[in-house]
Amino acid sequence: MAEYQNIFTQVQVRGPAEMGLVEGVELGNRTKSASFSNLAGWLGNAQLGPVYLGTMGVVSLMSGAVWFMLCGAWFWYQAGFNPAVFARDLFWFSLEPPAEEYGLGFAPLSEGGLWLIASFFLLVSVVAWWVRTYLRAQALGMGKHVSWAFASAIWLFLVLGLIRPVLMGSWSHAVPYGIFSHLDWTNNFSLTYGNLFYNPFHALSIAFLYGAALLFAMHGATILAVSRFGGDRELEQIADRGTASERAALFWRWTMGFNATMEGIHRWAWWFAVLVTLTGGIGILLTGTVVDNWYVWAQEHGYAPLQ
Ligand code: 07D
Ligand code: 07D
Repeated sequence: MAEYQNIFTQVQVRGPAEMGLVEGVELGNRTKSASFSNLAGWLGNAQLGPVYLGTMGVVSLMSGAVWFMLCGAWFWYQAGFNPAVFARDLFWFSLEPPAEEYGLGFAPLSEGGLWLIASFFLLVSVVAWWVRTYLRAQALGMGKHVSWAFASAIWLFLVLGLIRPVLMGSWSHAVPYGIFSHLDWTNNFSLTYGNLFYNPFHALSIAFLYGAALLFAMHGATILAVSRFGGDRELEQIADRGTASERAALFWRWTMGFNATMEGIHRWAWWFAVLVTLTGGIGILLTGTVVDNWYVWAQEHGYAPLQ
């Protein structure tokens, strides 16, 4: 029996497998068994499963697999059907969207048509996964906070691959599917539109990204630091502030003059994370549609020096 638990001396409490709620749940959609893993236990919870598949889960996984396989098949073709080349150059292959001249129309399979088909499946997959987060939360009587946070990421995803290309009048503006090619696309995007650092929404997105990491580090560290007083039982501490909450709050008031609450810290975290992709999506949507060159825009708005 360990007296003090922290990140290095973690205790894995393990009872019989928890199979979850049964009231009002279609049990046929749920796998029947659960297994345990010490490794998973070090990272979180030792129990794996049961998984709820359901219609949306199946739709999402299947269409996601089609997208993945279409990308893989194209890479296989690019590798000249040579396994050694495939393995060597895996990160450099790319399934590209159609060229500018095809506009929003279809293109021959090898000139972007396959990208269009793959994109359709990726879209279905991501949207079905969103519906799944909504329906599973509903089935458990939960709030929809996870779904709305995920919707913010999907907003950026839709701006990048659907909304902005449609506004620009061509699929060629969308992101290619490839490990390094999508990084090249990102770099080119910044260069084409006069340096994304001068886009204030990119700056906001970065501030929220860094802020989210900072908040998560502060929160994770604080809870671990008071876990010896039961601080990891966060919800009980919201209703009945025990000595762990008291100390955690006092620590931050002492060190920086202000503290969040056991509940409020999760609102901070939610908003920071959600605002990364929310502001990011706005920044990308404005680029090339409303603003052609962010450096020039910044000069005009007293944000960059006039040379
Ligand atoms: C840890 C949760 C798990 C998810 C993982 C990603 C795939 C892709 C590829 C079939 C944090 C699984 C990846 C299913 C398979 C093919 C061709 C999430 C975690 C592990 N990016 N990006 C990565 C995507 C964009 C950028 C890595 C997706 C924009 C930069 C991975 C999208 C821009 C860097 C990846 C997307 C951009 C990366 C690690 C979609 C601007 C890196 C991701 C759908 C935002 C980093 C080689 C990660 C890297 C990286 C996936 C969009 C920029 C391959 C699915 C267009 C600068 N991106 N990305 O851990 O190492 O996320 O790249 O929008 O440096 Mg990207
Ligand atoms: C992509 C949301 C969609 C993802 C979804 C997930 C699957 C896989 C599979 C689990 C990531 C779908 C998942 C299908 C599931 C499994 C197995 C979220 C996504 C729905 N930038 N930049 C950002 C910085 C520069 C550029 C954001 C820093 C340069 C472009 C972020 C720097 C140039 C875009 C950020 C820096 C440039 C961005 C992304 C520093 C390149 C975007 C936030 C220090 C040379 C994106 C407004 C995010 C954006 C974006 C950070 C530099 C280009 C804050 C720190 C100047 C084109 N950049 N950047 O969460 O929103 O993405 O911009 O230099 O599009 Mg940038």
